[in-house]
Amino acid sequence: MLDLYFWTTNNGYRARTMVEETGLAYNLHPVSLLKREQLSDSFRKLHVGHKIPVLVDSDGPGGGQIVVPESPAILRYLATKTNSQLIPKDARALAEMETWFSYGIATFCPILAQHGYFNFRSSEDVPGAKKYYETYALDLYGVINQRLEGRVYFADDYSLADLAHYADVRQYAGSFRPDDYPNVKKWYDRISARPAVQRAYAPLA
Ligand SMILES: N[C@@H](CCC(=O)N[C@@H](CS)C(=O)NCC(=O)O)C(=O)O
Repeated sequence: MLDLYFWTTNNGYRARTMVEETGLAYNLHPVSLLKREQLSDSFRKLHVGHKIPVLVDSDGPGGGQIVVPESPAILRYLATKTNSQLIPKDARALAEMETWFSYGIATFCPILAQHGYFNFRSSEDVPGAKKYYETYALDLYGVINQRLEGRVYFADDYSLADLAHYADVRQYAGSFRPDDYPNVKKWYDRISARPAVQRAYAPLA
């Protein structure tokens, strides 16, 4: 059985979408960041880094329990566990997937997070940082719009590279409207229509 420790943020949804894509049964455990539950002793035992998401698989490699924090690790763990096509087998397709998976996780997501912090969460108004991260994020949107020109997905088929970007595009759809980027918009609508994605974004009970 899988247990996903989750909150309603980009990284939380990225992991939940992957769990839904596998079709495996799982228990969802909300960890309220509003109530600072990620700092509790019980949660820190799962992840010393006190960040959601965390996946616990009671049927890990070799049959024992495994604890997997960090959304990219969760995506890869589950894709490997289920021999998923979300990681292409062909070496060329794999390299393309890895390129855009990295771009999503290591470039797109952190810059949007900073944009979000300085524009929506910081108690201090820092105009220079707001401007810097907005300009940076706009450039990244231009890049992904270009990548998606004439393409259905970031790599040859639907893959971890799409999951790497989708949760952030969705989270910041209020600031950087997918409608302003025609290729992103078509891709966004396509991913949003997937049943697994719709299940992943179902409100918490
Ligand atoms: N690299 C991590 C980032 C996880 C992350 O930043 N989680 C945030 C919510 S989106 C969190 O739990 N923050 C609480 C804290 O740092 O105490 C991932 O991709 O899972």
